[in-house]
Amino acid sequence: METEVYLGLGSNLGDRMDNLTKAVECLSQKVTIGEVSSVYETEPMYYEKQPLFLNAVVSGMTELEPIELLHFIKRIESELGRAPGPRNAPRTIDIDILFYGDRAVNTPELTVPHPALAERAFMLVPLAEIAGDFVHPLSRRTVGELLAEVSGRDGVKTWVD
Ligand code: PH2
Ligand code: MG
Ligand code: MG
Repeated sequence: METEVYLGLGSNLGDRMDNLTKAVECLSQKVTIGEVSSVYETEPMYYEKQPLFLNAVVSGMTELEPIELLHFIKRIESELGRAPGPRNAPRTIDIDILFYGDRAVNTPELTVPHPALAERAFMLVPLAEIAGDFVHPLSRRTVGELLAEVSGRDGVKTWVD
């Protein structure tokens, strides 16, 4: 059975646009890509002394179970040159599972929906573009509602190549 997933992509090292493009290409081996949001240039959150990010969100359908999807994503991240480093450090590519259908996953390795989604304008702005009416399975709020309440939207700007 296939499940609809939403994935957040981020890059702030190297050729950022190329990293996002390659990530979508690699993902498409196991995730039938549906919609791709615009690309945004975003101010770094949490650890602010690092380069600006490019962020985007894609939707897709996959047969992979959540943990299989996570392992597939980790392999793509390392193939695209992501070096192990501290949380929130600069990275060539980061791929995060935002939603896996309406399922909630809570294991030491993986938490879905993404636990910080509601505080991250850099995820909510692109997500709302392709899934504004999607209902968060835990808070029961739509992505559009979450976006209306988040702060820091001014740090998220449409990126023009
Ligand atoms: N990712 C983080 C931490 N901070 N800030 C922006 N703007 N974009 C990101 O993708 C991002 C971040 C941890 O994964
Ligand atoms: Mg992340
Ligand atoms: Mg990640």
